[in-house]
Amino acid sequence: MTKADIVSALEEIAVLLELRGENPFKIRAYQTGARALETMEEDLDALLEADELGKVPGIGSALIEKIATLRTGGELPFLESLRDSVEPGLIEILEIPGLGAKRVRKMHEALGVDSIEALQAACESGAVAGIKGFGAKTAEKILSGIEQRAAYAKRHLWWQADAVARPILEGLRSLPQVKRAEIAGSLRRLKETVGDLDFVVAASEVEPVMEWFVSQAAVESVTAQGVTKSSVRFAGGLQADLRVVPEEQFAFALHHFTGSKEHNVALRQRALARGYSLSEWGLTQKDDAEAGPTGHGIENEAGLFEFLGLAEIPPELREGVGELEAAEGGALPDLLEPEMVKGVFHNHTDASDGRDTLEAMAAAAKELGFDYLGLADHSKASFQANGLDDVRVLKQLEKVRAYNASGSGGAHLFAGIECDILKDGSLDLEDATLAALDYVVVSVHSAFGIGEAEMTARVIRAIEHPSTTILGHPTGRLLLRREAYAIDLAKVIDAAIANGVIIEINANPQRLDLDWRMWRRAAERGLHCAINPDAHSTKGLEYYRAGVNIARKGWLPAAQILNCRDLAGVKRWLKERR
Ligand code: DGT
Ligand code: CA
Ligand code: CA
Ligand code: ZN
Repeated sequence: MTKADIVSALEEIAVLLELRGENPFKIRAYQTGARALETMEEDLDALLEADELGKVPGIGSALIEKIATLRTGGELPFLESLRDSVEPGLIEILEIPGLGAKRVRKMHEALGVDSIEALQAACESGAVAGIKGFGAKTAEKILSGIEQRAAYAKRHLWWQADAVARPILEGLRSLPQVKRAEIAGSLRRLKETVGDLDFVVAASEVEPVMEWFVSQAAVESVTAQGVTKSSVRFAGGLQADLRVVPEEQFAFALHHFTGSKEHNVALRQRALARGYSLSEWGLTQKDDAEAGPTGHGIENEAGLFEFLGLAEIPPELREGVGELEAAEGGALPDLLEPEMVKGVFHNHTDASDGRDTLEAMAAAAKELGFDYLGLADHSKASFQANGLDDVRVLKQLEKVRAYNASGSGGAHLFAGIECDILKDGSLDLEDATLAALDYVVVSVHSAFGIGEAEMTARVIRAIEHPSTTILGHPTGRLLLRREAYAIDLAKVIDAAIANGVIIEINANPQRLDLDWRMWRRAAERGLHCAINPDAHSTKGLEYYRAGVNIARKGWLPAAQILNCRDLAGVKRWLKERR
């Protein structure tokens, strides 16, 4: 087992113990142990070998033997019997957003609730509201959580889906029968979430390709296996479609299955107006329907667009939002490339809730090819994230200055803060502290439910603070988990433009906020953007690529993206803002 697997096993034990209502100290021991193991820097095997794992703070004596057993791949009878002792329905109930093990157990004890269906019925009948300490509001919250889960269960984060899809694409391309293979569908269009994976392949022989696809190790079940299409489901619920076509149809099939439907409809209309019907198989001349669809010598998508009098439209712009008009008029945007990103902002260190040190983050940024890195740890109101008070902020500022002067070889650091926007729109730190920093990200982390008018006024007040540089994750949404809070984004964007404040694309794959749908118009109106990975570890810096995706999908011109400026350019921009 890897360290991450062991961490999951310990977490699972804690959850199971909690569902059984066992001793809180025992539960805490596993939770603490999981965290300690996760964040420990020493080599696990070395510590086990030297019998020194117990010296790591947080790892109690009861855990050492279990960790050792799991590490060597052994079975843990303790965990097995725990699993057997808890109804599987309870674990499923735990997947409902906002429900913890304690409440799940209480409802099980009081009402015998052991499935999501039973829970829904118990909420609707008022039985849940009747449990001591629950009430009508809690029951309502649970019901909306159940709804959310049903709506979200079918989709997956782009980042995770892409990680599954890449090796499959490589595998397909390495088959001798495969001539061309591409990812299609929403994954290719860089949508923030995807329903399923779509692959399009041109091959000399269909059967061996289908056979390879359905017998991949990760496949849990085969939902279809045919001569043109196969579908499979992986563990975790992600599904994938594979279409195999003759080579002369490849460009048409790839375009068709890339979508979106809206884009396809618009392109088909354009073809019709020019005397052709366009399909996944090719182009059919209208007055010669008997001839059937042919490829007209078109080998790739660029050829198809050209045939229809258009510049090639990149997949991520194919959402039926006027991309054909732009492609006809030479008005498609020059899209951001990952190499154009010279650095990123809004990242956390171990001073607040990040995992890695300032030095490690700077070195990792350099490693990724960045010239600079903006640090923005949490402020004190985010106490659960160990947010910094004024004294600690100023200490970190000194540390940043010293680091930049030390010639250590890492990326240049900008000293920032992710300052909480308090409920009334004031900021969480002293004005003098904020003014001393290179830049200030302001974000909402609390009181999400105050209503649209109040939230809008609150955020605008923060935008109007003279030290504010960037508005962080402006809607607070967590994809597939938590809806955006109510806020009037049009007004917020107006205020940001009027005050010269940047809005971020939070590049955490779970946020991708401000949404790509908002950017094209906002950028036309003058809004500037910063791509912010919101990294909580060196690894998290890599999320900037998800932000690049969203910038592309939002038609954002490089001139309005802070990260495209070189070090001197960013320094100048920030200085002008001060
Ligand atoms: P997803 O999977 O929900 O994230 O979104 P897509 O866009 O990947 O949709 P999917 O997988 O159902 O189909 C892939 C593409 O096939 C879609 O973008 C457009 C194309 N397509 C064209 N006509 C149809 C149709 O009648 N039904 C479906 N499902 N897809 C169609
Ligand atoms: Ca799809
Ligand atoms: Ca599909
Ligand atoms: Zn934040």
